[in-house]
Amino acid sequence: MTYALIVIDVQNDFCPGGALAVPEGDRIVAGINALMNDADAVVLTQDWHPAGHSSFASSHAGRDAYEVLDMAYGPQVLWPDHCIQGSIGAQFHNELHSDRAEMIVRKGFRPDIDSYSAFFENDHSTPTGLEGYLRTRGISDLLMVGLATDFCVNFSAVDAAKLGFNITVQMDLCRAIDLNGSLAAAQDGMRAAGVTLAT
Ligand code: VGL
Ligand code: ZN
Repeated sequence: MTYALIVIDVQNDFCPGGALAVPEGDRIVAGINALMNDADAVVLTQDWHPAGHSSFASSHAGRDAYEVLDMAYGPQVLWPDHCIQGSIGAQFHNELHSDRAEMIVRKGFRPDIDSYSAFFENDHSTPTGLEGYLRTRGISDLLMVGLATDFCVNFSAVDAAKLGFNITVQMDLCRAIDLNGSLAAAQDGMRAAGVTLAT
């Protein structure tokens, strides 16, 4: 089998001190680095929003972060401004061995739509191109790690399973935001989609 390590959004803004800090987000970095040698390919994703992105609460008058807003493509959690293109917050965590990446997928760059998944934007239909990259490289199996378990990892893993990849999420190398039970819901959803959850 040929497998890719997919590292989701290990960026400064999702680590302690960042704009949308995930508790213990930085604790997974050493473990992720250690997995890079064994993989046939290393892919990193990078949340990459223009200033004023529609997923930011600050873009909607009278709205607060973590409220849910109905968008044309469905419900969208509103976030603090984060991962703005070119900012320090959007950079990968300093200790992540990002030089090992053969492919970096940037997502969330369209102003009017968010993109949690590494495969499709939040309309579940606009592709990022990652599926084609993996297939043309002959990759059938994916090992996924990163931030945040209940948002970008969850959406990416479920899409990977739907696309027919054999997908395992290494849960101890992920950390969650956990809004209103979102972690438990994500675990149920990933299992139901056929994702293997490993520790
Ligand atoms: C993420 C919220 C907003 C993530 C990205 O990486 O899980 N969450 N943008
Ligand atoms: Zn984002």
